[in-house]
Amino acid sequence: NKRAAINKDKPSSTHISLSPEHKYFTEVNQIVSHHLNQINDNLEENWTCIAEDGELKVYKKELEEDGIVIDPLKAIHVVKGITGHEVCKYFWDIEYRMEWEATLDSSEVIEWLSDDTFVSHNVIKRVWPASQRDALFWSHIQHIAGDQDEDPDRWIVVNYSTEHDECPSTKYVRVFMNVGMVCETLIKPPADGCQISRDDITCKIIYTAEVNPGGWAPASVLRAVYKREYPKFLKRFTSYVKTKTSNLDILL
Ligand code: 6CM
Repeated sequence: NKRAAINKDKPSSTHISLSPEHKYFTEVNQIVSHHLNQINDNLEENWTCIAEDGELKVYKKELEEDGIVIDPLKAIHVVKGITGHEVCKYFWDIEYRMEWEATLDSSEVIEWLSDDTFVSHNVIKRVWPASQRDALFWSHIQHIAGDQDEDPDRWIVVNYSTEHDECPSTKYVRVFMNVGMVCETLIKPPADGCQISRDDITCKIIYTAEVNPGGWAPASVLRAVYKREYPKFLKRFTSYVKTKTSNLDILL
């Protein structure tokens, strides 16, 4: 049963988050910092734009390791009517993952580490002629409150490859990935006495993916898949969030 698998040992409290004693605490914080430090990268300098559609821009850097393509990918998108909290909620919460994911055959929780972090196993759709891949990663969601004069308020989700005794790599080629979704919400101050509406909010999304396909895959096919699939994912996922939230109260 899908729901039972999703809620497997899910912590009942909604307040506890990963404690400093937890074995993943240092790693999670390091990887979150890694993504936050990249926010202001100069994309004009070292990156090549591979797709542009309205406010969406997708960039890559060509990189190979032992003949395997590991091109880092970065996308910037600006979407009206949704908040960073909402974008991150739907990206992180595995309950919704298969509603918007077009690249996965399945996704299931392996372990809840705290109420903001869990490990999941994901089977990626097979791309001919390569072998089928899977990915095992922890997903962490965090709110980073802005300070008045410098950083804006941010929400972040990180999906980072890990290992787990209950899920050894046997059946598929395992992909290694470090994916970050950082969001900032811009609010246009409403007229005096008026409530904020969805017309007043805009979300800036900075998405980065460092993926190692974990074994040989034809470079030209992989690059063609990335060029097609990442823009498709960003458009499909953000319109999913818009549809899901259009009749709901704004989640700031
Ligand atoms: O970030 C995305 N989805 C997340 C939630 O599911 C998660 C991603 C997991 C899977 C990422 C797979 C990347 C592609 C792997 C390539 C496989 C190689 C096949 C060989 C081809 C010749 O972080 C959205 C991911 C959108 C991917 C386009």
